[in-house]
Amino acid sequence: MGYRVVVVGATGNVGREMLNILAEREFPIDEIAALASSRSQGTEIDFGETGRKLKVQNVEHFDFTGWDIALFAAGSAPTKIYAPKAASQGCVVIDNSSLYRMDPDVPLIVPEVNPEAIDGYTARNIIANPNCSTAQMVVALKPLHDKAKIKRVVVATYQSVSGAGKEGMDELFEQSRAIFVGDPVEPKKFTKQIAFNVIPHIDSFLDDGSTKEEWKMVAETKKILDPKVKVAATCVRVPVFIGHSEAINLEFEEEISAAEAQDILREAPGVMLVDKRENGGYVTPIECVGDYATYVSRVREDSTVDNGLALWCVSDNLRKGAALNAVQIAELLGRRHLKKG
Ligand code: 11C
Repeated sequence: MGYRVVVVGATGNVGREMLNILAEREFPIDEIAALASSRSQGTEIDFGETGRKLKVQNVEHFDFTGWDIALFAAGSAPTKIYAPKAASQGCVVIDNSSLYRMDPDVPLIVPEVNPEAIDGYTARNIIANPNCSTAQMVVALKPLHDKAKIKRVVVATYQSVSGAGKEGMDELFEQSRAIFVGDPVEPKKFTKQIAFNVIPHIDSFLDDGSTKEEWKMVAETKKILDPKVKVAATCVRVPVFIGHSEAINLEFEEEISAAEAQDILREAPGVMLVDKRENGGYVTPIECVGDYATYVSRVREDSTVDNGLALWCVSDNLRKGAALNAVQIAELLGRRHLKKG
């Protein structure tokens, strides 16, 4: 016996990956519904590799009663309307938007890091999925934090355009094509040219000069990993289609060598250490596309602080950063709470 599962926002980058990952991981499903806005109603989308198609239904008219789990990848405005509706109709919501992440009654979960926090989901029947840059970072930090207690994190991100949705990917493609054929380049979704450039700005600006993406990395890391950890983030958009990268400097309370950190990371859940200290002995974003792992490379000591380490971390932002983490939450929910069969 399996679950009745809904994917809301099924036609977007993350929604499609949710369907792929549910199928790949053979999530026990009795019935599945793909929902989106009225614009996509009737569209057919793939589910799994058997050629099975799902007809997209209009979320506006959907009754969530009797459905077990709804994976939301719909953006904040529709989520604000339909997530509480689904939750009140008895369907547990796993939401990829930023809407509920900091709600004290909503667990914010990365299964490798804080699985036990999921038990609080009954307060609202909603579980939040973190921002993609946070998810991969905390997977890499958790085993090191357990060993030597992280005091401070300084991170610079190199975030792919798929984090900005299909429009972001189309813009990188269009601008690259325009540059090659000599057409004018017009920024639309991004504030400046993204092709052959980098932009130190993701999401809106806050009063202190930081951006909301940077704030999310700080606030979400504290909620998931440890409220005592200090985080300074600079988030940058780069001309990569899929895969977020992060250069991370860590300051620990206790001593930890690079060799010890490598040994710990080699065994850590969700982490794949690729750290050969030779040409090409590290992972780059194009190599992580379609994978589940958070790759860690370039682990070394940072002698500018006491007990310092530096490392490089790369992951598929649509997978561990979004869809995979959401499906892992659904699996965890099934194991701990919604047992079937
Ligand atoms: C980006 N990290 O790369 C963002 C996308 O809060 O879930 C995800 C935004 C979020 O643009």
